[in-house]
Amino acid sequence: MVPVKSLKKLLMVSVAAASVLPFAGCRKTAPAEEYYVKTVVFPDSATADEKLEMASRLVPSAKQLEWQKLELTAFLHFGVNTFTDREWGDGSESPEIFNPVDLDADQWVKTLSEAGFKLVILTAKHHDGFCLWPTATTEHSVASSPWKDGKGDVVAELREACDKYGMKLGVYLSPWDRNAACYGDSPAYNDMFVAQLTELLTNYGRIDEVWFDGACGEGPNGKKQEYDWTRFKNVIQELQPDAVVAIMGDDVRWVGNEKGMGRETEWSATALTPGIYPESGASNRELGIYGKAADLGSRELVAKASRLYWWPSEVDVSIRPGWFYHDTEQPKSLRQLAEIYLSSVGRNSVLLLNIPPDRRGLIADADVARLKEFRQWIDANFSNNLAEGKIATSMALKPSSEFNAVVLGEDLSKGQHVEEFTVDALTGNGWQTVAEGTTIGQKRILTFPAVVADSVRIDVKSSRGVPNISTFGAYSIALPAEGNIDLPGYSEVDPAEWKAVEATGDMKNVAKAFDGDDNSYWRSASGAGEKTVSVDMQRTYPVTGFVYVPRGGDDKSGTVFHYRFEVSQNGSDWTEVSLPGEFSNIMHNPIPYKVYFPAPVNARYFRFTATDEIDGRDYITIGDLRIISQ
Ligand code: FUL
Repeated sequence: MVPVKSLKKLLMVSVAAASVLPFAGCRKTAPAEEYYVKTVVFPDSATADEKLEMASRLVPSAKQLEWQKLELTAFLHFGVNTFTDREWGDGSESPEIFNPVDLDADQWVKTLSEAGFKLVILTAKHHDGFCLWPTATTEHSVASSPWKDGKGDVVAELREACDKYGMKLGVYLSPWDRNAACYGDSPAYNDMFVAQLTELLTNYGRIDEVWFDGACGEGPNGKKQEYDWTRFKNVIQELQPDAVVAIMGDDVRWVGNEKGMGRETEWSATALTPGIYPESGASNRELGIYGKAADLGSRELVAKASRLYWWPSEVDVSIRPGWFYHDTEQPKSLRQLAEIYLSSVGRNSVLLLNIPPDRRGLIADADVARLKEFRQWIDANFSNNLAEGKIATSMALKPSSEFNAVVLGEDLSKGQHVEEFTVDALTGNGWQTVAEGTTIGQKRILTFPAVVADSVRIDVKSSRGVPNISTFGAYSIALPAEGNIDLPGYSEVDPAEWKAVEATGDMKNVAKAFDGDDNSYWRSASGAGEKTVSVDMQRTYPVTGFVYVPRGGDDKSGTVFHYRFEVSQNGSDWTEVSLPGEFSNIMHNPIPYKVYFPAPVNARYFRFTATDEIDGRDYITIGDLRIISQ
């Protein structure tokens, strides 16, 4: 790492060098310096130092900068899945099932606004293809539903509520469409998709974020649709030039998980090429990076890269285990939300928290209450800044302040610079380092054991340009107590007595598939065909569901995608339980997947059969299988 002092020298040298370099990226000229807006392309001849210096002058576009300051944004997953209790619909759902009789968009936006959210994104169309507005492109929409006799328009109602509360509006329009007959016929479907996009971006006023996700679970034998991302991008540019485009776009980047966790080192300036660019595959492969990679912007990576993008991170996570509302699930505890806040907003990311309306068309009481608590927690912990005076690298504190957190921020209009720093407190024993960090970005929150001090300072150890610290506060914060979030009455059968009856491969270790321990896992034999585990629970239970826990850790290989579940009283006559048979979205959100039965069944034996793996591998892994009983 080049320390700050020598970097200042380097800066002067390389600014001069850069002025003779050929044109690279889109430049905007500022009085004293020259910036690269959104992209910087390095000349072939650039040295590592020159690249780093150019990287320090990469800045966000105006709309990206505005978006990065939002901090709290909300998702509303709502649609036919709300009524079928699924996470991914398959497109065969009848519009007849959509009837949210008490739908009240005012309640949604009021709740979100009071909780401090600044933008709300609605799933105008999820993977099932059902449109929440009366589109001219398909009959598979609210217009064919009983809701308001087919005269309703969820997007319009949300627009009105957003206007009332001064909330920004965004739309999620799923490219993957399991209902459209033309899906897979690439030009025809692209036309339909553009028509849908055009309706949404023309008829509902200002749209601030367009969210395209990359999910497509059609699998190896499914329909192959080639999306025309360039065309989609141009349509948005023309109709809503101020909207940022997220995920399959080049304004907002998916953080890489759905757990609410930003990286400790989170660069807005990244070497990762957005997936909508045709060259993304080759360029990311060459650098050995992908959306979930830990390092997307270090010096070492910048030195290897040929261009950088300003592509800041968005942390999307649901307040409930699933993205859609399910009666059987509960909102996360306040403790979990507080931790998510610290590891998203507090790690240079915008939080996109999903709060799914229920079948009535309302945000559930438990979620309203939780959001209220969340707001109160943020206010109670972050409104009393103990640091006083003008922002500087060293701040005086109110006399003998006790604090355990600092909030830092860089002025990103000048780029993201800080690479490594310590936070020091002036205590009775002189300056003491209380915390260390790497990147800062829009906002960085660091917590540490409480210390009593009169001053606090940030010591930047390494930076790719002059640090422009624009936020520096000291706080005394407390995390809420852990809460119990399981439903009352939910109970899992103790697996202590269970015995495996058969399994595909490795019988010796098969007990790891049902030992109640998420950290141990079982791996089946490799080979073509289905993989099975059947278990004798030794006695009969009134079974109401089961849980599949994917193997723990970062390696998700072997995670099951489609399955069958059978039960038996005697171990020879089996009955298949009628279930969706798909752990929808498990590849992005590999949490324990609870599946509830339509009605309780008495069973002593169960047989779990995996029909495929998330990436088509020829083996499966099971972190744990659990049985839910009354
Ligand atoms: C994913 C989708 O498959 C999920 O259902 C959800 O919408 C999430 C936000 O994006 O890719």
